[in-house]
Amino acid sequence: MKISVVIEALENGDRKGLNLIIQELLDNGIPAYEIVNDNLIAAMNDIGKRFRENILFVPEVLIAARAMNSAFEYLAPLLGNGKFSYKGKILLGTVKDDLHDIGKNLVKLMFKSSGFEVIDLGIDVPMEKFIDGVKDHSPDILAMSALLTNTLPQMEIVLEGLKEHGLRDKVRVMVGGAPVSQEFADEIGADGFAPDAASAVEMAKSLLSIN
Ligand code: B1M
Repeated sequence: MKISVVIEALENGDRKGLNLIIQELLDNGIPAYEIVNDNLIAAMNDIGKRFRENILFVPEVLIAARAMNSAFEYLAPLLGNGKFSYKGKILLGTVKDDLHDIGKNLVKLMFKSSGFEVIDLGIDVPMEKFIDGVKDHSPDILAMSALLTNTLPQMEIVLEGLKEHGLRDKVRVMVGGAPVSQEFADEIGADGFAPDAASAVEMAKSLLSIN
């Protein structure tokens, strides 16, 4: 399968076409997570490159983003092992001023299909909403996603907020998203960092000392 075919379907927001492509790859024995990484994310990276170069603009990227989320839904039953005895509860959201949710949604799918209960606060989540979420749901893990360099400081603001509300020792905090690094996670005092959705699951398990 040529990546250009996937890029074209994504760029045109052709959900049906994308599902057919995915089905063909599945029929050829390609595992779901490999389809996500080698086809969908690779295609989105190409779109991202042209977005950066001002060849594509926000409306076009939004069309692609919606098609990407729908492709994830199509693959959802096949990602992970689909166990339903909850391994732990995760409160998840994209930080304040940040509207990117494709990566967060993929991380959510992987968490869910690996047996975690996930409470998704959505995008543009301010510190107060994360704090209320921790109070209301008592999650084992608070997981934050950020895609913009200028929204990264929000993660530290949430960690400070947890301290101020006496909640820091009640919840493990993990962070991720393209501009986030292990170094940054250490710097702000997060408990864990994961570079992608599969390692996010491994990190969550390791934070809770489970298999
Ligand atoms: Co935006 N955008 N965007 N964008 N966008 C980026 C991020 C950018 C790198 C593009 C570029 O310039 N090359 C750039 C950020 C530069 C920077 O700050 N470093 C950028 C910009 C500048 C902007 C705007 C400011 C553009 C503008 O308006 N002028 C604007 C900001 C809006 C806002 O948030 N306030 C904007 C808007 C948008 C759209 C709305 C059009 C759309 C988002 C739609 C949506 O999400 N529903 C969009 C998109 C789609 C992108 C790109 C093209 C794709 C991002 C994506 O979804 N990747 C992106 C360029 C790129 O990355 N190539 C870009 C696929 C996704 C699966 O990967 O999100 O990295 P990712 O998630 C990965 C890992 O990061 C990790 O796992 C995921 C799966 O492996 N991960 C975690 C993510 N969260 C995690 C949490 C974890 C663990 C791992 O634990 C908790």
